[in-house]
Amino acid sequence: MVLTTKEFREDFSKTFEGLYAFDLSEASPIQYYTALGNYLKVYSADNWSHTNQAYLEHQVKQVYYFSMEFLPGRMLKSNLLNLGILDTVRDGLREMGLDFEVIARAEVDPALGNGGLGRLASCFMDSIASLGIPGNGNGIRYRYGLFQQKFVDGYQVELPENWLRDGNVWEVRKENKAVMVRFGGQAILSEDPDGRLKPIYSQTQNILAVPYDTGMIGYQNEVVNNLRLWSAEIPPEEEIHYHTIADREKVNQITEVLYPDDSNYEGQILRLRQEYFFTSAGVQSIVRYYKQMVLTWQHFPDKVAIHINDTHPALCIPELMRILLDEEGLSWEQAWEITQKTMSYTNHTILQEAMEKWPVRMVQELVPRIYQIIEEINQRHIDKKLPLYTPELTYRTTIIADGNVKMAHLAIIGSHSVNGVAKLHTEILMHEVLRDFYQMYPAKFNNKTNGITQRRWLHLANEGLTKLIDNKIGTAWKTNPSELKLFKSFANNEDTLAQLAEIKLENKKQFAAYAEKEMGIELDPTALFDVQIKRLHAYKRQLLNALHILDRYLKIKDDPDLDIQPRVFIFGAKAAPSYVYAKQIIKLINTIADMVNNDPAIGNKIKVVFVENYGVSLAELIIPAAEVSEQISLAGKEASGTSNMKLMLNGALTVATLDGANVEIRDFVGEDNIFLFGLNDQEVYAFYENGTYHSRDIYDSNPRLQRVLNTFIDGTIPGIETEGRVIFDSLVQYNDEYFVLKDFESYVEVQEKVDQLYQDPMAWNQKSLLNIASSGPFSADFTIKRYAEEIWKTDSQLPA
Ligand code: 26V
Repeated sequence: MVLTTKEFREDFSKTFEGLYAFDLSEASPIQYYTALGNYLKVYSADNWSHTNQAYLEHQVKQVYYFSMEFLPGRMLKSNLLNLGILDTVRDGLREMGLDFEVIARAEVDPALGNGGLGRLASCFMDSIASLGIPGNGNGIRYRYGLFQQKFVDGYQVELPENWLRDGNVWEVRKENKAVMVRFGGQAILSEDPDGRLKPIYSQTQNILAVPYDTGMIGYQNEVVNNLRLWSAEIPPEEEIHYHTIADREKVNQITEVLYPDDSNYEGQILRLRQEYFFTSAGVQSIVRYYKQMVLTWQHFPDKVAIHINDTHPALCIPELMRILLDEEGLSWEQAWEITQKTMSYTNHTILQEAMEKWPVRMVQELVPRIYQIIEEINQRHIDKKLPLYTPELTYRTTIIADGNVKMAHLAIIGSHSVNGVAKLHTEILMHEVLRDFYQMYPAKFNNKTNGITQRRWLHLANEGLTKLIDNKIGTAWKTNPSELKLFKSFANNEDTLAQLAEIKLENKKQFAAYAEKEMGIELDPTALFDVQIKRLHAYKRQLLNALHILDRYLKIKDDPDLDIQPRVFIFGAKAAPSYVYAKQIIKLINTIADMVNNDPAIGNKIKVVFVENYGVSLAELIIPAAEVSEQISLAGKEASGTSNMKLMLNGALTVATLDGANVEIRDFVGEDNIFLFGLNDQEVYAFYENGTYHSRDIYDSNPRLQRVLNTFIDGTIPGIETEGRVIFDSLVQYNDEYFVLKDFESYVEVQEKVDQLYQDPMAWNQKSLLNIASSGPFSADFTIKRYAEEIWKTDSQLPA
């Protein structure tokens, strides 16, 4: 069925009139967008229901990806692309005198996640659907997304993100699929007539979980999977018990806001409520669905795989146990075998401060029955392992310790698979962070290096480059990304390299136009564009980048005639509102930007652009314009990184430490096509073990670095007395936790090599091309194939 522009125009006009009952020519972009979204929902409805029917009819195994966060980005374009009608619709709108780009920008970008973990979940949704794998997302429909970031006098200010203000065309509320989630009260175990122990509940608070479903449209394969986000409501029959507004608010609160912290664990009861709320609702709805199939419980793991994205949904494990034990009457042994076979878990961080643990008292009070089950899992674990391992080792692996429930331990013990997100990260898990568990369960551990969807991050974000690649190697890379390597054969083709440069320049102009319009900063599009976009965190070392900028600044101030490659330093980053140090770094970089950008002696030699409110949509603008990709975390700290992959795919050259997936980027692109610097993870660990790192010695012995650091406290950078002092002290006085000073020298050295290479455009463009052509292995399609084959055991259901 091919859609013509004429048919589109007719159907779209009808949809529009049906919605608004007025003439299409007078509408606003948001109204056009809403009408288009509604049109598409109808257009894809058959595929959605057919996919559902097919899964049920053939009783295929389905995976449920449980994630506290999803960052889908705007969906209009990607839905059009995946439905195969992007060009038709664009042309049709043009014929109607409408500007597609303006309409597309009217969509809000749902920020239902913090960063890498949430965006990964959304890349996975795209790949799961595009590979025809029966899969579902399960998460929370936050009423407010991640805060909107504004800068006021260089400081980050957080505003609420009311993403639902204009409604959400893509979601479907399914009241008929609501389930009840029970909190609090008491669960007293008593014997039922069959002699089984069952809980009798009293004084519980029952909350209604209402699902909102969004179709996850596969790439031109007629598959539409489901993303189910849960919202908390007062059950209508219990309205009568809610006497005050405050009472009602407490219920709504559960799904009101996304926690804006991705690095620091805080034991807040509301967060635990959120975690139990969406895991319980999700698991209940899976069990209800399973029961339609009339199979014995033993077959549950043959039909259902539940994936736990970080520890946040780990309560899936005791929740499934609860249902199987209390509601379905299975024995502990049967229920446990089913649960373990069903569950798998991904770890996304080795930062100790981000490891979730909940006070026992809190878990007991909030979900008493779940706590009983966790206790039993824990006791049985100890009983089983004590005869096999030393008591020390066994007790290091308990779920409950020091008055806390350790969520990672629960996730590992309750799952059949535990994976890291890059080779190095998995190695560190096995041999350092989780080595006790690796000793107990070596077969559970495996690596699944992260990936990204080339459809959003190349095809949609960079249409110029897409055209060039299509021209040279055909279009098969969109479904088989390993084909990108065919592009390598153009590495010596001057014509292709020149076109590549032209496309990059065009993308840089686009970003420059944004910087000019939104921030009033004028950029020279021929300068080198250097990009660091990721959450603001000390371990990611935006500070190292700042030190490099200041080093250049001082050099030019010393010699205003210095012949130096002009650079634009682009930052995008949000800091957790409670992370004071990270916010001080934002203030520092914004102040440096002001100082440098307005200094006539510097001119175009340095510009610093810190974009406000970085997110998926801004990433789509920045990444195609990037020439240098900053991946400069302290080795051993970044689990994987995924902006590194997106930037490489768009032809940026990577400046990197050997951390996370940078190691594999090096392996694929080759040592000659990446700029490596700094300590490796082994060297970092050696410093930790020997306690021989003394940042003050480096400060004392390196005059160049000393001069840079002194600008924080000697008034060179105006107006940062407080922040400058704190940051200076953290680096010099308090021994520089992330070895910024240690890596400074090799960092500025490698940046000089970057400048040198940039003087030879053809050599630069060649490396850029080789990066693009080597990025196929980082497609999420491959990552998902491996999850499906090795962990979930789900088949692709694509029509033959
Ligand atoms: C952690 C926490 C910790 C406690 C409470 C709140 C909260 C919320 C989110 C998170 C997630 C942090 C983990 C995370 O985002 N990790 C990132 O995952 C990416 C995808 O695997 C990976 O590329 C990044 O390297 C890793 O930092």
